[in-house]
Amino acid sequence: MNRGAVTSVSMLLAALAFLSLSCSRGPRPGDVIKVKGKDMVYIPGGTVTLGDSTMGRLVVTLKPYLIDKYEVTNGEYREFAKVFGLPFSVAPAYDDLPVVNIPWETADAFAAWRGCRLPTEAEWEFAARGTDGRRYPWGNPADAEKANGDDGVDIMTVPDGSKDGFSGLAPVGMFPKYASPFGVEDMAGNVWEWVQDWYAPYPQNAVSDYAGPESGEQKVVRGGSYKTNFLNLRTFHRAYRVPGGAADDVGFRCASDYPPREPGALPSNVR
Ligand SMILES: [Ca+2]
Repeated sequence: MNRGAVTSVSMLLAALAFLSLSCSRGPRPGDVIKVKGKDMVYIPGGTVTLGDSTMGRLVVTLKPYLIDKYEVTNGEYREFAKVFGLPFSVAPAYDDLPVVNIPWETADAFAAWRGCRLPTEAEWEFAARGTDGRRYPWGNPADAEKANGDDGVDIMTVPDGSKDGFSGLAPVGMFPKYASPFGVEDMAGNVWEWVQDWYAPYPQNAVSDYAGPESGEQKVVRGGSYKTNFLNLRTFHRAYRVPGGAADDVGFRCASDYPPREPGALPSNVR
């Protein structure tokens, strides 16, 4: 083999090695992966610190996972309701708004129908704040223009009713510049979001691999809503609701293990 041929073979081998490496590399943090046509964001695993000085700090080890880039919308829920014959009276004109008035059990069933699950509370918080302990998805200062919360603005004096441009629900994804460090949107405001966990106060000091209680009376909701002030929109803020209840400012988003599994049999808890 002459020198030119050797060089060509070497280059080919190097290119193949590069290609192989490129193909075997997993997703990067923040990559969007389509799962059944829905945008889900890849969140890396790791040991992360959650909470704050007032609520307690937790050290939790997470496996890599996916979480919806957006809150579940009326349009998505309409498909689900149709399949299972559930009543759903929201007009199609509002299909871009997040779905609300959904009890926890139904949100859980929707997630299973999509081949997903609700995020754990820890997964939700890590997706909202990343690794630097920030107070809001975009950073530390509160800013009424960066999320759909209640700004305390008088609707009579500000024509659009709010500094953020929305006096009620906003279509999902209206604040892309103020997404979380991973690019997950509406993690502050618009609607509270159901998560998997039962509520219980955190322990006082940092706890490794804390898992919430196995049962309880109330499920955690996260992120605040268009009705709540900015303290409720903090990434670590916890609130809770009875799981059978439904409210016009509580919705949800789905999460999945990574890699995602294919949707299985219909969930038994859909009635
Ligand atoms: Ca939200």
